[in-house]
Parts: sequence; structure tokens; C-alpha cells
Amino acid sequence: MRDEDKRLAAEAAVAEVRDGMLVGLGTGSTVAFAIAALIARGARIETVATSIDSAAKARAGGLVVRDFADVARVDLTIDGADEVDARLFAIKGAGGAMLREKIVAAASVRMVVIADGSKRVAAIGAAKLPVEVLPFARAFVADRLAALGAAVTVRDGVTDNGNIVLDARFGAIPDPAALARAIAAIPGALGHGLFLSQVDAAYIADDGVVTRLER
Ligand code: ABF
Repeated sequence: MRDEDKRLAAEAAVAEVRDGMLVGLGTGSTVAFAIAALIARGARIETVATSIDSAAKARAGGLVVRDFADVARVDLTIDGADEVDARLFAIKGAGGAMLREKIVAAASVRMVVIADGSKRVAAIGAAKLPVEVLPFARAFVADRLAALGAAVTVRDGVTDNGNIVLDARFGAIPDPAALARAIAAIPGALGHGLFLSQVDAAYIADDGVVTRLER
């Protein structure tokens, strides 16, 4: 049922796409359904992708994927999340793409999250908070995250940008804005998965029922 919910949420967001748009493609299994829906519709759009994986999925289906380095403005971005709450605060990055995702989201006129019901929470904070870190700064940033109260683990592998990901488990995040500021202030922390202002709307599908949250 979860995949069916992912597909329903994805198709609800894809319904917002108009021919001629430049569409931002997020990353993850829910977004894979949105890419499939765009391909199936034969949408006359161009896209930018937030990961090598999403770019490959889109191109495989014949979608035009532009180099985001040439782009300053995106019409609509569709992306997944690990947690999303009624404030439209989200934790993202389980897929390790949150640095590019946040840049593309910030460049987007409208950014929509798609998720199955398991991602909806009363308040974000239980999920691990991924932080993209310059490898040179691994131990230093891990130490600073621990000082902020996190249990920190180093994720295997590197991101599309060649950096590493530290997963910071805070257990609860009573003041997400303050935490976002504190992490952004750590030299070597290049990005994190707290999305507090970027999400304009969310389509959440639960047992076949799609709910739309609007900022
Ligand atoms: C990406 O997709 C990440 O930001 C987020 O963590 C992940 C969610 O993946 P899935 O849709 O597979 O649950 O956007």
C-alpha cells in the first residue's frame, strides 16, 4: 500500500505541472513515481535534477534534463521527505541529496513535497538529521554536532558532490530554526536536512486518501 500511496501523492503533485515549465526533480523512491508520471504524460517540459540518480531516471524516459548550474529559477520542484509536519517543516536527506535539493528548492517559485502517510509527524525531529560535511572537517563537525546534543554517525560513501554525510540524531528538535542556524554556523557543515521555509505545499497519501497541505 505504501507504494500506491507514494504514486498517488506523486500524481497529485504532477497534476500541477504545465507545459513549458522548468520542473525541479527531487530524489528518492516517491519522486521516482513523479518522474514516471511526467514521462507517461509526455509532459512538454524541461527539468533540472537534484541527483545523478534522478537525472538518469528522467533521461531514461526521454525527459530533457538541464544542467542546474545554468539555471537561476525553477517553476515547480517536486521532492520527497523523511518527515513533514503541519507547519510544512520537513527533514530531508535520507537519500543524501539534501544540499542540491535545498538549492533547487530555494530557486523554485513553488516547492511541493510528496510523501506517503508514514512521513507525516506532529512535529519534525525524531528522524535522523543528515548533515553534508567536507571530508576535511569530518571529526570537527561531528564534535560540534555532538556538542549540540546529537548522537552522530558517519554514513558510508559520498554524496554527488564528493562530500560525506553525518547523521545527527537529536531525538526531538524543539526549536528547529535555532538548530538550523547553529548547524549552518559550523565551518565545514555544507548543508543539512532541515527544510523550514522551502516547502510551499505537501501532498500526503494515506491508505489511498491524498491530503494537501498548503503554506
Ligand atoms: C529525498 O528523498 C530526500 O530528501 C528524502 O530524504 C528522500 C525520501 O525518500 P523516499 O521518497 O524514498 O522516502 O528527497
